[in-house]
Amino acid sequence: MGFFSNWKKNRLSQGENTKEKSLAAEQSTDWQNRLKAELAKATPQLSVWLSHILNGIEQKGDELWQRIAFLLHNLGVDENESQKFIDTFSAWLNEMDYELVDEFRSELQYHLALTLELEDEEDERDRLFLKLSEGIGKTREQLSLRIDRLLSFNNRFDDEFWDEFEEILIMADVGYTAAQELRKRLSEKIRKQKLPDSENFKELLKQELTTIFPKQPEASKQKPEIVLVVGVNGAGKTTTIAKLAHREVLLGKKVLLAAGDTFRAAAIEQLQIWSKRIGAGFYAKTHGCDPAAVAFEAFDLAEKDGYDIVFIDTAGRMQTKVGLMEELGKVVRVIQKKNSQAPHRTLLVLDATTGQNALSQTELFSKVAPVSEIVLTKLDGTAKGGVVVGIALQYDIPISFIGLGEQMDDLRPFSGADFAAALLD
Ligand SMILES: Nc1nc2c(ncn2[C@@H]2O[C@H](COP(=O)(O)OP(=O)(O)OP(=O)(O)O)[C@@H](O)[C@H]2O)c(=O)[nH]1
Ligand SMILES: [Mg+2]
Repeated sequence: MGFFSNWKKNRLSQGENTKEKSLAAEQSTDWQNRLKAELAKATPQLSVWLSHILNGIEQKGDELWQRIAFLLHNLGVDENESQKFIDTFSAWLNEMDYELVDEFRSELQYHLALTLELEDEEDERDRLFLKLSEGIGKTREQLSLRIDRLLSFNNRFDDEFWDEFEEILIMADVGYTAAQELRKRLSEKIRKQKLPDSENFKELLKQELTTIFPKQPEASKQKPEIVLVVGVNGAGKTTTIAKLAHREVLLGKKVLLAAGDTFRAAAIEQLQIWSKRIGAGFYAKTHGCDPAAVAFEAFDLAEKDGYDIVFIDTAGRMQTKVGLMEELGKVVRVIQKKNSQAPHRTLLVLDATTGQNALSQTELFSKVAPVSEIVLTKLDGTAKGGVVVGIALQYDIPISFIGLGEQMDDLRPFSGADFAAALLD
């Protein structure tokens, strides 16, 4: 349990004094005294405390580092750990070319939440939900507002209603098969109600959506854990690797990135730049070499050097190009030669803006690689986010992460219940 949860629990059980006590009582300068008083009064939440800490600071520099050191101190972090956090974060800001607090405020909170294990805090979950809700705004418009409109002029739940409902789902890219399935499930539920209530209809749909998402995979205990990342051109594979690897680094893992996209010369360099930015190891061979060899050798290196997790990038390929799909099949077989359980995870990265094509990608990639998870990128700003539902209903593959933008903290763990709520509330 994180600091803030403990804080709240203690305060509830021991009364208000605890909060004053938890703040270090020692000699302080004026700004420290002022901040200390502010924090003691503020709601104990990372976002709230951070807003006090960052108040009046516009860019990175000594003043910012002093403030962060002060925050960490008051969160009970010891001095070495605190310095380590600041050094790592400051190096990262340099790598990313961030100067202004406004550019990296959200990323700072993300780094703090992961490093201090505050990710499960209510506050962090609220922030996540807000991001999700903003990200899928267009899909919500496509789906939720149209359902409202439908209910306002037809609440008879007759065939006409269900036809219209199905069409709304299809327009939001839920897909024909999934739309029919949802129609069937919901109309059965409504039929069982004595007095069908249009007020409750969206709640019923929300409940139904919540149940259709396959369970998240359990965290792997393999070391090294081999994660193969596949998908069509431009889906977001390399950026997803960078974001996931960044998460793992912040969680304290030793991470290796393997440049299995040997097709484009620039792809190797792109991954190398990311590895440097996030502080991960990097393995590559030459442009044009066999990607299966890169995967095999990176696996070797990871065993030898004690890496916890290896992300293998691959070249983008259209699911319909047979030769390229066979090449991917070979990568999988070669990895399996080293260890029959590997790859321990195979992530299929799908671009949400491609809508229904994502279904065909899922179908065909699953034939050559043991796809165990789906990462759905670019859900921000698309009206086609309903494809999440189609994938869940047609394939029994969990969606583990969704991409809501280009920043590192824009890749979020997926929760079906949150998704349904953000879509319909
Ligand atoms: N808006 C938005 N953009 C994203 C997201 N994920 C990735 N991108 C952008 O999509 C573009 C392509 O991303 P890459 O990671 O290079 O895609 P790739 O699948 O590795 O592409 P290839 O290697 O060419 O097959 C980049 O400009 C990313 O910044 C997301 O969740 N939202
Ligand atoms: Mg790439």
